[in-house]
Amino acid sequence: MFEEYEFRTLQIDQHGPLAVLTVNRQSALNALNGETLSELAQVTDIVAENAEIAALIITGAGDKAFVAGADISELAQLEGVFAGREMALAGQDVMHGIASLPIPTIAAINGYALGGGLELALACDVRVAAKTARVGLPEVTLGLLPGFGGTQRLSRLIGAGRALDMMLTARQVGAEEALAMGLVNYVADNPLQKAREVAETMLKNAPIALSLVKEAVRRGLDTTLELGLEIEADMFGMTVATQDFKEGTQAFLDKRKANFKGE
Ligand code: CO8
Repeated sequence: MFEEYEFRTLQIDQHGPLAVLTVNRQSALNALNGETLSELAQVTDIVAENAEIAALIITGAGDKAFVAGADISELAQLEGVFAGREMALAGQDVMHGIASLPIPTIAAINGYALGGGLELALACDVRVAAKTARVGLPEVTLGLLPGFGGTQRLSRLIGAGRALDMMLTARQVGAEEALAMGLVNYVADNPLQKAREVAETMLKNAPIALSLVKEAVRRGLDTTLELGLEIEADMFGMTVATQDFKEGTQAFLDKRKANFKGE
């Protein structure tokens, strides 16, 4: 289904229900320029509209970088508060599109994930890092701050104290430390292979339930505990109305594997 689209800086492959999106600008360590951001937005729309795709992995081409940030040669052209704000909003929109996908998303961090690259990984649900991966938000070394969601998503994920330490020192964090902080979920020799295994485990579960879990967590993080619990109850009600709930509970009682249809 992706054959009809032509992307210059991305590669997208579909393996049954699993799509793998590879950022491919190796000459700049896969840095996100305007073209890549716009292609990412297009792919996100295609994935969102395609019911055949049930999980998405995002990775970087080559063995050195996931994504080494926003493209600094483009950033260097920015002038003025308005242009900076517009660029941040545009990048945030792309990351929001990924974070809002109704299917599980996994970042396979195969090397450097810095600045906008870490922000891309933070927009995914789960992160798998190569043992050699290095992650960080070094924007302050350029006189900037993380503008593609990093100040917000990193703090929500690992707590403001750890996030501030990373952002204020601009230091690169290795895979094991990132794992200990909860910044990544898994460390593996082959992060893409591990990401596929994690995706396959997720895809054994009921698709509507997966999507509603994501929505409950995402919307709950934006609100109070009280409202978050209401959202949870609403979503729970929606799962109870699915055929998959009937199938899942019946399969348990019959001592057989459930055959979920996403209905
Ligand atoms: N942008 C553009 N080009 C890059 C980038 C980048 N982010 N990162 C690497 N490159 C290029 C290098 O310029 C180099 O190109 P060339 O071969 O033509 O000289 C090539 O990739 C290889 O890089 P290095 O030679 O530097 O490779 P090293 O192994 O020596 O170092 C590093 C690897 C440590 C990853 C190093 O390349 C580096 O520090 N890169 C920059 C990392 C960084 O600061 N990222 C954050 C960028 S800012 C950002 O992401 C802001 C996001 C929010 C923006 C909000 C909008 C307003």
